[in-house]
Amino acid sequence: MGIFSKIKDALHKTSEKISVAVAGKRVDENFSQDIEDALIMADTGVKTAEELTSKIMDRKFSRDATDIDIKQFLADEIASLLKPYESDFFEQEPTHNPEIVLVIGVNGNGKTTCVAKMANLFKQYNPLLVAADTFRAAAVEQLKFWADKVGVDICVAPNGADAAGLVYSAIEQARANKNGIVLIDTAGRMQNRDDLLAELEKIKRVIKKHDESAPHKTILVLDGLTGQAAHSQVDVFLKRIGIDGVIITKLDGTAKGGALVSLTREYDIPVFAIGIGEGIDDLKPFRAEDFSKALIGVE
Ligand SMILES: Nc1nc2c(ncn2[C@@H]2O[C@H](COP(=O)(O)OP(=O)(O)O)[C@@H](O)[C@H]2O)c(=O)[nH]1
Ligand SMILES: [Mg+2]
Repeated sequence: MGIFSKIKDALHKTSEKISVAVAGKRVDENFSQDIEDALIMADTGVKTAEELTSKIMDRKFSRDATDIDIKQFLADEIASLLKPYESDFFEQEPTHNPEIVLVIGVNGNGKTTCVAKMANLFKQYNPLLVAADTFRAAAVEQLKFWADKVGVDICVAPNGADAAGLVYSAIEQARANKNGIVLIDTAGRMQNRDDLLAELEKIKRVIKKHDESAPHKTILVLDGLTGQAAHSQVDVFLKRIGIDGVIITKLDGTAKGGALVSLTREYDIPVFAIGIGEGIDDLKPFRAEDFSKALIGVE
């Protein structure tokens, strides 16, 4: 299945609601309420839903405008909102030696899988993976499995070891072994949020001991199924750790999708990539037009 069909399938709940709101209606007051509700249900956030609805009303569709005309218009409007948040993540060559990439986010969002997918994507730069989720043996095993499969280097520590200490020695190792990029997988236990954030701050500090300009990319991994709750995750990690971009995973699931629209706009953060499956090749560029069409349900 192509990327577009996967996302389209995942977002079908949303596009169906939009279709119902638009179907056979005249563009009047009732219509405006229905479409706004459908957009809010899609998690676009109230502000964006209101803006998009006004745009439709201002467009003054004639009586013979079809559902498809309206949906196409809406998809175009959303695409232009999202366009600025596309990124050249997939074309980027490391500009530092090594390039240090820190991957953060809540447990289960897909961090480890993203690190594996990135290792595969940037394989030509001889990546070193760092299993800095040192508390869970399973997490280390999971990353080892991927490092093996992709055929890249990995740095691990004994269970329960200090994550920041591991990161420090991993960067030394990367320098010695000429790894062009260091991909750091981290823990994401939110139940003790302060400990987690303190640990991430410490990791950042030790990275800076090696290279003041690093981490060169801090990537927040978000689960596409999360909806509006993703905002509080962005909020916390942005304030305490800093983020250069997000990766939204599980857009092959049954995501509502609108949260991506509100998140990028509210925090002015690029979408480095999207995850559309559990396989190693399932990390793809974020394309505003494809995403918007899938969200609204137009070809
Ligand atoms: N369907 C789907 N599953 C994903 C995707 N990304 C990750 N997963 C799955 O989500 C689960 C949690 O992923 P993991 O990388 O371990 O999350 P972490 O706790 O943040 O490291 C695993 O079962 C992954 O296979 C994705 O894009 N699509
Ligand atoms: Mg993990």
